[in-house]
Amino acid sequence: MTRLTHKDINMISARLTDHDSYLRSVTGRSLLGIGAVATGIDDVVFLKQVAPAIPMAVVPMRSGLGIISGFADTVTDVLIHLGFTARITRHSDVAGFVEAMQMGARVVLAADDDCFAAFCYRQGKVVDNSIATANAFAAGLDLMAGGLVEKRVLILGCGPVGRQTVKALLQRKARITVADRIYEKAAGLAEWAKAALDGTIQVARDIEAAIMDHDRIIDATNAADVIRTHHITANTLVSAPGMPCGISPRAMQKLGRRILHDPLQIGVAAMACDAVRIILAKGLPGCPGAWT
Ligand code: PYL
Repeated sequence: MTRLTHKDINMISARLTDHDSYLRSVTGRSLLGIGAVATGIDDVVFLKQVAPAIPMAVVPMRSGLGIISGFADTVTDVLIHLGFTARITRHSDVAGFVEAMQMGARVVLAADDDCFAAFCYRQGKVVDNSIATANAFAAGLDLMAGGLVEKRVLILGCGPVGRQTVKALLQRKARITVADRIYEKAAGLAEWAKAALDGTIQVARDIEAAIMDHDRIIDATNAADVIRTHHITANTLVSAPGMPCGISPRAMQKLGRRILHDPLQIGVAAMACDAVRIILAKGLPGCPGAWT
């Protein structure tokens, strides 16, 4: 997991409305809409109605490399933008968790250098940012492509996000090829997909040839300039959860509205929607338990 910097996130809060317009132009959905699709919630109107009744708290964490200036505030702003009642705790760390529970938060979000999680503690469930992010960017590519059934998709990067992307794309019945700078990681992922998911996926040895050969790409690497202008045709669609973004600035320009990327917002939206799914599976007072 790449550690974000203040520079990566400092404009996010001020640009959430613009970001919604960008996401709509790329996928046809807002930030909340992408989170909903990623989680399998199809009733966004209902989601908007219940969101204010699900209080969330964000706890700053000082462990490891410490607080990223603006991180917890930005996550809180994204949640509020989505329609949740959200607050950042005054205290950090364990005291912050105590404060969150005392204030009646149903979901508590916190990140250290290795893990960003949303705790639905009453349900005993945790939503992991890497998993939610992978699901959301797979859902995003699905929306961009108008469906992925039987379509060929290349996944670049075989870390935790790449692995979950394989799972999400197998559920969408896509034909998957995986590639990684370390070939053994890609081969290991294919073996895991066979053993754990009964899914058959291809492994590319030549990454350059694989990129040239695919129109639909999920870039789950954490490396810059993996996809460059000569890789882009008029049909190329790219969904890019990785940070830093693996698309070169000129390739980004050439893709125009055919690139889905942001550093934090889509992952947070998918986490929040998944938390709603978990909470509503048990039923929220005053709301029907609509999803299981
Ligand atoms: C959660 C993000 C998604 C991408 N990279 C991940 C990252 O930056 N992780 C580190 C987060 C540390 C937050 C810090 C704070 O301010 O509470 N402990």
